[in-house]
Amino acid sequence: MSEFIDCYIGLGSNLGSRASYIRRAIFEISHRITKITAKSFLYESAPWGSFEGETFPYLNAVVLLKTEKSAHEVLDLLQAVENDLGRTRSLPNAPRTIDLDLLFYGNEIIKTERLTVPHPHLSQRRFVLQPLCDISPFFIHPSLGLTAQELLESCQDSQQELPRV
Ligand code: PH2
Ligand code: MG
Ligand code: MG
Repeated sequence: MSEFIDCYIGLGSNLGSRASYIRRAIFEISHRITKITAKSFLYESAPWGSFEGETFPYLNAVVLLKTEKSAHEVLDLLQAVENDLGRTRSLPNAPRTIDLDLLFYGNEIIKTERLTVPHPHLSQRRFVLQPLCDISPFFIHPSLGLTAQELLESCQDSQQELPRV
């Protein structure tokens, strides 16, 4: 019997036409993986993490989809969309046209060479928690045992409430 898994994907862009990259990524995800069940608002934030070079503000969003594909199949498809939208991989935190992160794959905890789910550091990042709360405030983080709303309320991110775009 097939089983549909709730899969949360974080989208980020801080290079070029950011909103257009996010829109195109959502379109490609819905065609290549499965249709999107829920989509957050878009938020703008300062770059999180250090980078030795010029950085630009990000636009971020989170989408939910229900898929029968495995987590690694989803990862492969996300990386293909990143590549097709001009993502290059240089240094950590380097500006990027599009970043697609698998945040949660149902309640599974996955640690392989290619993939860590839930996405690490998510509980410290307002740019993930705020859009996540738009669509699933009561989703429970499978290893921390707190809801998205609780994580947002206790988030120590120096960035306060992010503006919607
Ligand atoms: N992604 C990063 C590094 N820093 N900062 C913000 N505000 N938004 C991001 O999506 C982001 C970041 C690496 O993936
Ligand atoms: Mg990322
Ligand atoms: Mg990434």
